[in-house]
Amino acid sequence: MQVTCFLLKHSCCEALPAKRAFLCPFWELRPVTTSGNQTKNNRMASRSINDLNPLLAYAFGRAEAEFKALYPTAPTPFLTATFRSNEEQNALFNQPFDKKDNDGDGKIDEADERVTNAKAGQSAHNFNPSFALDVAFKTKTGAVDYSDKWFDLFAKLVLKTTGITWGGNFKSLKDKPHFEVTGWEKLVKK
Ligand SMILES: [Ca+2]
Ligand SMILES: [Ca+2]
Ligand SMILES: [Zn+2]
Repeated sequence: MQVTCFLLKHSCCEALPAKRAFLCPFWELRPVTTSGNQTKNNRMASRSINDLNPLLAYAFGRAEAEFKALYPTAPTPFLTATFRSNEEQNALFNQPFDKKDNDGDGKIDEADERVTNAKAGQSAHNFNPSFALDVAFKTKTGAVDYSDKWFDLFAKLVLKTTGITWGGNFKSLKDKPHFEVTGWEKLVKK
């Protein structure tokens, strides 16, 4: 596969030394597909870093190490989603419209309970390797922590890697747990 790397603006992967390959989202020649390599239950989103675009995998690993070093008593970041199948994406899209109060604010305000604007095939998660990851934090006792402050601190570290966009900076429907490869839409255009 010969492609032009949108970060380094040259043909890859042959042009890249192996140790710098993580800078290029195309260094791995695995073709991008919309069907997953999940074997068990296709409705479950993958949490594996192996289903992640290499640039994102690098950015996450680097931020995770720095976060643990900087905030040793804080909850630790972990991946909650990488690749998500089309079935899972539609389930997530439709999730709020169940006549129940999903966000626990005491109201069945379903427009407000949306967690994604993307239907199947429209999310950066719907490709394998995935162009997006979702993160959350785990406390020492194993509880999951979604506090804004951890996302804000973690995002600063992830964004040290060039070429990543944070969902916390989205204009509509901010998504603090979400990070994606900037310009991924252009990479999957047929
Ligand atoms: Ca609902
Ligand atoms: Ca509600
Ligand atoms: Zn996401």
